[in-house]
Amino acid sequence: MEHQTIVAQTTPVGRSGVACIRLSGPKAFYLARKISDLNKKTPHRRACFSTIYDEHMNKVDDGVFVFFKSPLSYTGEDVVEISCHGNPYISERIIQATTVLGARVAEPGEYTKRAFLNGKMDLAQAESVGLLISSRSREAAEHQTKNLSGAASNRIKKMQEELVALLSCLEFEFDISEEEANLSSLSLGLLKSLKNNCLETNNLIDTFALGHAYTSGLRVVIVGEPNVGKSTLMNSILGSNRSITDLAAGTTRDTITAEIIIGGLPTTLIDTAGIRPTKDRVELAGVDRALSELDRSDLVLSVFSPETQEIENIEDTLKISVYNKSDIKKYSGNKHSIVSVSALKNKGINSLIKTIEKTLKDARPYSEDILINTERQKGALKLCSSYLEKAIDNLDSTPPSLELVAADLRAAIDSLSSFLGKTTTDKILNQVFSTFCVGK
Ligand SMILES: Nc1nc2c(ncn2[C@@H]2O[C@H](COP(=O)(O)OP(=O)(O)OP(=O)(O)O)[C@@H](O)[C@H]2O)c(=O)[nH]1
Ligand SMILES: [Mg+2]
Repeated sequence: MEHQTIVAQTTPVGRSGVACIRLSGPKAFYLARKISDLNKKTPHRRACFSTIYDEHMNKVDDGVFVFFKSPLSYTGEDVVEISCHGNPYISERIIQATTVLGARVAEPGEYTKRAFLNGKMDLAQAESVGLLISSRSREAAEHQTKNLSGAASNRIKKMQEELVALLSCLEFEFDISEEEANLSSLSLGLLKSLKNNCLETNNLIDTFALGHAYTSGLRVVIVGEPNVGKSTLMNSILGSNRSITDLAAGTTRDTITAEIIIGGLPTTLIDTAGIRPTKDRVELAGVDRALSELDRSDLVLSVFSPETQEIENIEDTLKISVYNKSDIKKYSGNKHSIVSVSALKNKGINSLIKTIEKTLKDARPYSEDILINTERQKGALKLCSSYLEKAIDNLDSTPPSLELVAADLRAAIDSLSSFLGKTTTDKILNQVFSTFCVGK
């Protein structure tokens, strides 16, 4: 339990109708009373209007105070939330008054870290708080809300309960049963359950690819020879005039990026310089940038037009071949998987967007109703899966080494505990919460 009282603005810093400042810790009520007209009779969990003062009792603003008595608060500690007018000078004066009187400014993610340490949420839920706040699409936010309410954690807890039940059954049997018949029927049942749990763990690991795409976004890069209509295509997909287009080849030099949501996936669309051999230094730098974008992209739109070919050597990357300028001449080649568009006339663009969505999602298949979304969660599940595989091998050997199976099961259970943050080191905790911003 932390003994220091912390303070920070929980709403974005800037100008707004209302800003919220949160105090959390043993002195929260005392400090709130010191800078207001409120006294010990102030009811909890009710909005109370008061003048707000600085440390010298000069009026700063009028606002609303809500007192939350421990443990019924976000952090599990005594908390006061103060809503004032959304002006940085007002917030700063309130924060300063409380720090002069004994609070300290909260570190990034400290409220959520305290909520975790006080058992208000597990580590996977705490991670979802940060990811929910930074969600860049409705679907991404919905998915985090689901995990914040415990969807992923509950699945993990259920799996853990099953493994604990298997372990106790195993330990009970080899304590009391000497009969081989009993052990072999036990082994069969155990093997089936272990295989089911292993499959479920691997299915959950597979959901990481899509979960991670929702949280981190994807990069779709448009490449091709000069003048094939890459910038026109970029503008047409965005529905806005983001990139300069011109009939002269070599118009785009630098990479141009734009944010777009495709099928709920936050996507960065990147227009690049036309790729061709050139002696022009600036153009060459543009071509280099285009090539390095290719390397770090999740999907390439490889554009060509009636008078050009697709550029070669796009390997190891997901690719959609886009034939542009179909208004001038229909595609007459023999490749099947070509998407034909006219960027200038906005023809075929919706179907291209659908193909992009399908290609991105097909590359991230999953068969679960929840998605995991941090490397830490994936790592814990991978460890669990590897111990379950070891347990299956040890059970399958003749004669089965039941002591080893039990040890593997214990390790698998422990890795699920670390998913939930029950056995997590300070270093990992600090890593998780350092990605948050102050006030969360
Ligand atoms: N007819 C027709 N013209 C197009 C189409 N798309 C682009 N263009 C024209 O082709 C020319 C080149 O278009 P851009 O979008 O600048 O081509 P780019 O590939 O970005 O060219 P660079 O930046 O030089 O590599 C412009 O004159 C566009 O108007 C299309 O679908 N049909
Ligand atoms: Mg261009």
